[in-house]
Amino acid sequence: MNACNKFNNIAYIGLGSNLSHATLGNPIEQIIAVFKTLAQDADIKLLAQSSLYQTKPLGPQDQPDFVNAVCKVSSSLLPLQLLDRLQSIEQQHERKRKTIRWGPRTLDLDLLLYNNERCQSDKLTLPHAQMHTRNFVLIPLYEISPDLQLPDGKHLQDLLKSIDKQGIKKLC
Ligand code: ROI
Repeated sequence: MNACNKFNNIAYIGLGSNLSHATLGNPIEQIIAVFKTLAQDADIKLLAQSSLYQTKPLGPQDQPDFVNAVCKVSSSLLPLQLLDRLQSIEQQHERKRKTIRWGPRTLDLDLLLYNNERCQSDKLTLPHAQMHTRNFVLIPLYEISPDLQLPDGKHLQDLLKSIDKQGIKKLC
């Protein structure tokens, strides 16, 4: 394959953490570590990363605030390959799947968008099913891609008009 065309898929990834990890650190440190891991992956180019945001938990309130961010990458990986790569990073952060529903987590990585693709399967839904309503996804996305249009034709700017912007604070 022509090396110039290797990274020809654009994807957006959502990052979230509200639990410290014994060696990888607090949520802020973990999110920064993930940006570094993605930037060092031979199959991924990190094109843009948002600020980190402190956000009130969606779901049970008896858990710490989250740190959220998003990033834009280009990649040679197909959607399920990219998802696998993200899940293996989650595993390195000892993310245990199927713990408490909507409970605290060391690291959550969501594949939000992949090119303009729409798909629904057991493993992956594109665009991410809840991204349209989550301020901790839309606000950081707007920071890095204000002109973004979703595969259903909706503009990010318009989605932002209809969501609650409380409970989210830019950290760094
Ligand atoms: N709440 C916030 N604020 N940020 C998240 O990343 C997040 N992730 C989740 C649930 C538990 C639904 N709540 C969240 O998975």
